[in-house]
Amino acid sequence: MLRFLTAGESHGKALVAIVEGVPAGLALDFGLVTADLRRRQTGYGRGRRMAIESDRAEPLSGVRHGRTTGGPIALLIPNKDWDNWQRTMYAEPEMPADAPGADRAPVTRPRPGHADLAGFVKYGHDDMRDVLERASARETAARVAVGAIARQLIGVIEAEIASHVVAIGGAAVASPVAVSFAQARAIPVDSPLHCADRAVEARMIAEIDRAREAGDTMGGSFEVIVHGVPPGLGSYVQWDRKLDGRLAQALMSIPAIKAVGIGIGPSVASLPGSRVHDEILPLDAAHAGAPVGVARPTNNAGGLEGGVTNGEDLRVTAYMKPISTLMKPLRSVDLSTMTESPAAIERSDVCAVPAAAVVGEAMVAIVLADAVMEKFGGDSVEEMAGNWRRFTDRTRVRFAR
Ligand code: EPS
Repeated sequence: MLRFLTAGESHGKALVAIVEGVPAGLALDFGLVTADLRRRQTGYGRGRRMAIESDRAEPLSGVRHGRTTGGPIALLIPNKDWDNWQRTMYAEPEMPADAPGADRAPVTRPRPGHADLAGFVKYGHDDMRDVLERASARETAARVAVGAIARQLIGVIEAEIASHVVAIGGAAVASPVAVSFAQARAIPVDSPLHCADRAVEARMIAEIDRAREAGDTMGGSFEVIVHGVPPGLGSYVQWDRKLDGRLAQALMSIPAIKAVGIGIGPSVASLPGSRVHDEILPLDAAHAGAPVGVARPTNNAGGLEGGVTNGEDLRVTAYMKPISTLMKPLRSVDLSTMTESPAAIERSDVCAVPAAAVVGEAMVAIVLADAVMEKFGGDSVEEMAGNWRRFTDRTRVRFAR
């Protein structure tokens, strides 16, 4: 089992993650962790905070001379902005008289759509800052660092992950499933919105500009594609072992994600079975090398049938609501006076869909790494890889004509 926890507040000293279940002997490249953290910080529509931070994860345990020991891996991601927030976020009861940062008034005007109100009620706080600091999507930096490790683990069995932004507001790629893994992977890291179609991307930028000018925000959707997924991950035998359910939970846990689709997603509800299900044909030259010895001319199922991977590319789409901090705030109530008052404004992003796509890749990597360990097991990477190779070879032999 691979599991992780995170800790940390948006403007606290640091974010922390503990990952357990990574087998021993995995050579970790921390340059790849930094690269994923960097990708999460980019994208057209991000706010000024991203100019302050240059995220890096420092390994504190579980790794020696670049190789995992099998012990829990602790990661530390310092918040540079802490220097501007010490007076607001100091952990101990007394802070040094010269602690830097502004003295900030309590937050009492909840933002519609944010955790502010629900968290304030639930935990009995006086200052909504106690809610919003932890509910903040800043926490996803820690997930991306964990995901970068999970992705190196599944890299051992030759699975690779890419993503692409499908829609921002009304600007959308016409047929997301027509975007191949290779096309998604080929999108330059410095492209403004990580969209596979440059013309659609220009319309997406216009949507973000319009929202910014109106003091508004914009959501959208992104698809994560995994290539080289072995068949047989997950199971249909029990509800909580179905991989589609596990992926949906992981993606829905990303702040602002309101829906998840697998393969062609919600359109399965409006099409006849003959146009939804992917036919199974004898292997032909075009599908030579398929992990299961049959040809699937389409992949509407997104690589999952019965909650089990079928050897096709895994394709999962997540739908993100617009960010709930509006520069032209919605109506709200000041809970210190119970009178109508515009919602609070925190420095924020206009659109963070490209960043969420990087977080989505991380969450998919984590779920898959867990499923890979479940199927192939092992306390060392060598043991896991050997189990994978045996299964793969046996599957090929079973399907050989
Ligand atoms: C951040 C995500 C957003 C940003 C935050 C950094 O968090 P939230 O979900 O609270 O809106 O707003 O930056 C700030 C809070 C700030 O001071 O600018 C992230 O992804 O790192």
